[in-house]
Amino acid sequence: MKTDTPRPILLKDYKPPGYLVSHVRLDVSLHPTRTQVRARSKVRPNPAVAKPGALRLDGELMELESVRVDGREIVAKAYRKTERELIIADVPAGEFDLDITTTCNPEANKALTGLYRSKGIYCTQCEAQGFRRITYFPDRPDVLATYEVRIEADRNETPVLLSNGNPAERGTSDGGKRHYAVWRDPHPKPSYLFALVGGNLASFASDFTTASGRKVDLRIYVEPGKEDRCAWAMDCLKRSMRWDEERFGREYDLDVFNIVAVSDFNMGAMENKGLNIFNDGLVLASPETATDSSFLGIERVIAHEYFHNWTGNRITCRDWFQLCLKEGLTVFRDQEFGADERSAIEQRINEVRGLKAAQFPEDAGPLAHPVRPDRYIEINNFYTATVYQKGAEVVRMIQTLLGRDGFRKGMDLYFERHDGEAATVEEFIACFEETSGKSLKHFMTWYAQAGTPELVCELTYDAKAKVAELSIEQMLAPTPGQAKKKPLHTPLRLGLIGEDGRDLELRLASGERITNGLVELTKRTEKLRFRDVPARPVPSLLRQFSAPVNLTINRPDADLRFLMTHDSDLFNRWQAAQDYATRVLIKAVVARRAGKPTALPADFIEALAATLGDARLEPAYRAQFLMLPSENDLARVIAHNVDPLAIHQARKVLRKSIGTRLHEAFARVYRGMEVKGPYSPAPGPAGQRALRIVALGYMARRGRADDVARVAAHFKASRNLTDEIAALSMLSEMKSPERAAAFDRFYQRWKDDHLVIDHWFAYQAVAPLPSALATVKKLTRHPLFSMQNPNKVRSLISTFAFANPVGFNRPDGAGYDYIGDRVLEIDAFNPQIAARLLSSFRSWKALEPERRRVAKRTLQRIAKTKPLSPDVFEIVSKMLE
Ligand code: 0A1
Ligand code: ZN
Repeated sequence: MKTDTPRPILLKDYKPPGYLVSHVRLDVSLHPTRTQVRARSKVRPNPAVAKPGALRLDGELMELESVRVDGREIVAKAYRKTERELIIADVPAGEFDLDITTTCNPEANKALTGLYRSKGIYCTQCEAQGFRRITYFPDRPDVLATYEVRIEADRNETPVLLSNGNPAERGTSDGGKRHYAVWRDPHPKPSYLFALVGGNLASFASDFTTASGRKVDLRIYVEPGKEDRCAWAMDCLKRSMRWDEERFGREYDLDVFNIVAVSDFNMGAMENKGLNIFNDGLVLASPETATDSSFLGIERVIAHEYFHNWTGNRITCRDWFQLCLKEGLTVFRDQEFGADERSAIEQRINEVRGLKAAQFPEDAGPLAHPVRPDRYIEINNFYTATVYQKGAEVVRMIQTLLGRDGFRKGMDLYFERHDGEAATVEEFIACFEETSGKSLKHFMTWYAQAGTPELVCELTYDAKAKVAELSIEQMLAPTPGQAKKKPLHTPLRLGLIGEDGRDLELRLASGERITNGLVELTKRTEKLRFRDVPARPVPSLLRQFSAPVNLTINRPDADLRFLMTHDSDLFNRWQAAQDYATRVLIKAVVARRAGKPTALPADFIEALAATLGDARLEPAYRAQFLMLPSENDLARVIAHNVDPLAIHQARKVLRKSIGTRLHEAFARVYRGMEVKGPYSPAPGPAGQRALRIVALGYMARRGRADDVARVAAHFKASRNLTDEIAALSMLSEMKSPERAAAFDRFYQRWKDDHLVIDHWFAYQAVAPLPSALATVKKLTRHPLFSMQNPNKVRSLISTFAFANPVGFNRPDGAGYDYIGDRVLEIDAFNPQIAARLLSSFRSWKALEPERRRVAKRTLQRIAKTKPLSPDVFEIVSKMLE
């Protein structure tokens, strides 16, 4: 869809729909280039709207064949059709039947929204506004209807026909050449949850009996021949179903639950009622073809989409501004599932790493927006880390403030009160206020205010009075469109640690005891006075990362060193290691730019060694502890005049000295952590593999011939993709003959597997070598690459833009120009993917002046191009504001 200056849509302009639809009967006759859709809807004026006016239906990129109202054909004079709407001025005052026939072209659909064909499989993607490419309809989430869908197709070419709900009928037509299936979904749903699939698919089946004894048929549909890679996804699905019953009292509500894996998909997966559609990379797994992190990703996304059945589907969003109501909440639920199924601490560290890597930069740059935005041009641009991940943190803070039981009571009321409805954030919050009796009025600011708050803390100690005073100031920097900020209602979990390494009891000067270490901040500045503190304590602040904020505190290195080994809160122990490493690295960057050498503090290395060898700690935790902050993490903390090359070099030097200094310890871990027996994605062996790989990586940094040889041997000896890829990634950074040999071997082994080969593209794109850009360019011409397949674009081009800071930010601007060209190329057929790729420029304003200048030149060039999709237009305009 091309326009010049699209108009923003505002939350404050929300109006209820003029007409409601109670039931839809869809007849879809599938054909690769000319699919016909007949939609018969029961429509009535919305009683809540005084003057519903003309019936306005959304619709685009279709051919309209006929329109009937109550059985009578409407002639073209009686309606108005624009590029985006069908407007019927005169409709009956009561309920009426609307009957519309349209055709569309699935084969030509490369935007992958609406109905499209991927490797011969027909499939749909309707969120957020794809249903309007299938038929004319009030395509908004507050219009909920039941659906009956009849799909007809060629019997040989398209043997499997699926839609939402329960299967009702099947049969043949056209003398047996074609066949049909009818599906009925008894649960009213918005059009964005509609789905249809048709194709030659094989399935992996199982079943699940719900807590109340209902048997559900479970099926995962995949490309024939891939059925043996579905067992893990099925196991994840069953565990998710059980968990939602146990933790939230939520049962599944249809006779069948179907999942379909497709190869061309804009996002990870989609929660269509009873028929989830997945990017095949998030379904298919076997030890040889999926890494530990893919197994984990599959678990999380299967759970996420399943949990949407209650948070998103049974209770949906009134309008798209409320997106976090389903997304933030469902991410929170899948995170809790992860914590219960695996190690809670590892889960929390991963969440926070992810939040800081993706959401913090968004919040600190030109794309910053509140968890609930109040304006958008293209809603597809708002499936962001802020809505998803910060949205989940906001829900987590409610649980922290109310406690687990208090939180559950509010959720129970929410499910009971709003089941079958399209709700708002206010309605969600009201449930917690009512069940807890606590006001969350002030807390609502978290939904409306963009930007990451900074808590500036200072601890002073009065030895005579035995009083420790913690002062906290909330600093809230302006974000685009929000110059002035209010202080937030923020849960701060903290501890004071005594000299013996034990937590002190927290008693305020007023005599009040602080239980669970939780204090609630509400004002811009606060002072907490703790009494009976025998000696200067070491503060441990923001335990468990109790709020999505940045913490600033002036403290000596010795405090960080102390926290790294003594904090009873393992999250903060890890955080202290990150903070200490960040401090060391930033000093090194500064020294480097001034042409001076830097020394590595001995106590930092000592603390790393202590944790590395501490067998009381889980291997997975030790692995996390030893991983240095990434180059992007450092750039985010530096925040101004960022020089990505200096950061890269400083980090490389630090890794090398850690690898050299602790070589023996790493060698011991490498030997000790070998996993024997068959592969299992369970947390135990996965953690051992992770720690072993960290050790191997550090040893490799020393860079001697035997170190390179060890990595090459690890690569050759690997019996699972995790080990194979880890070694490949280490080799990718080395300029040795082993590098080319490994990439070649990997290619020969995996060239027929489109998912595994994505890693081959990605690790060439991410290598911090001067040749990276030329390699990426060359690989776009590789026969296995396709610009139209989102997974390929992500593995090669987005990896270069987001995960190769040195290559993307080349001082000559060639990285920016190249990505800019790809954004424009992709925008012509898939605006969603183009806009996402463009967001790789989100931190351009933090760069040093020369890079800033060349990045801006590329952005201006994109902004001047015509035509641009609304998606790219919106992102590039914000970027340059
Ligand atoms: N709701 C899905 C993700 C999704 C969002 C948007 C899409 O198209 C614009 C597609 C999928 C989820 O949260 O998993
Ligand atoms: Zn979701």
